[in-house]
Amino acid sequence: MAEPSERSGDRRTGMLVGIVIFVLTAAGVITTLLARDRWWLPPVASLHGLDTDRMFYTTLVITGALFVLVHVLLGLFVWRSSVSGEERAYFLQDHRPLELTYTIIPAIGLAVMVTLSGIVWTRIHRPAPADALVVEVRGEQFAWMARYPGPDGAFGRIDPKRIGRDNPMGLDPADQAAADDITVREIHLVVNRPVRVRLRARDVLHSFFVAAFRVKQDAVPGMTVEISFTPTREGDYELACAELCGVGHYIMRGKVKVESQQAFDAWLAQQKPALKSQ
Ligand SMILES: [Cu+2]
Repeated sequence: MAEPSERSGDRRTGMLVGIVIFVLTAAGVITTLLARDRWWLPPVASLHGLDTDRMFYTTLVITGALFVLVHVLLGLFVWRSSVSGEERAYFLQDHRPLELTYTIIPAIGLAVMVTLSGIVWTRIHRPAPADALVVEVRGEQFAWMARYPGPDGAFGRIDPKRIGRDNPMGLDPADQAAADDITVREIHLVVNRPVRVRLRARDVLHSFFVAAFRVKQDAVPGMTVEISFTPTREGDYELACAELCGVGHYIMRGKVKVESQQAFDAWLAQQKPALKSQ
């Protein structure tokens, strides 16, 4: 049996723990609400971004509500038993209905969230339509470069051995299709037109991340990874590298300009083929 002084000490500790749980839970809720005004996601600027955001908020509300509920109950029980002096927890052993309840309910909740996100994922990764704009984007330590296929609509062969100051993309002059390829440092896209991005990496893993489009995809050396999306708002967007790729990772940012089809055509017409401009 505990001495009376020991028991009052336990009570004080119990009440303190209860208060700490309440304060931390409230701080979590307040921080999230404050973040909502200051450090939240940039306004969505792509078609599938609406689905992604809906999924994000659904998950946040479900998990957030459960988080608050569980912690308020936890704090409440710690507080209550310390006030009443009945520190001993009630112990249930082999309680089949209870075990089934706390297994099945979370399982259903998780299954629903996994199914919903699976539907969104499949919709995002549907193949782009045939008339989609095709752009190749290559990551390198520590910059981005884009390539457009030129009037022939075909990307020329690339030979990594040819990469140099005059030929940063490594285009192979022996390939006819490479003759009109255009390489640029700034990516231009057309508003409301689906785009297929062929992602490549020159040296190490990079990740193509445009927060406003809700797009993030790794670029892997030796592979061409395709992603597609539809930008829905004109403007300039930041392309960041989201894969720690070396000491200059933090400066690896590019610009994505979304514009009307006319503005895009005019811009593209001004660009000279990479091999001819040497
Ligand atoms: Cu990078």
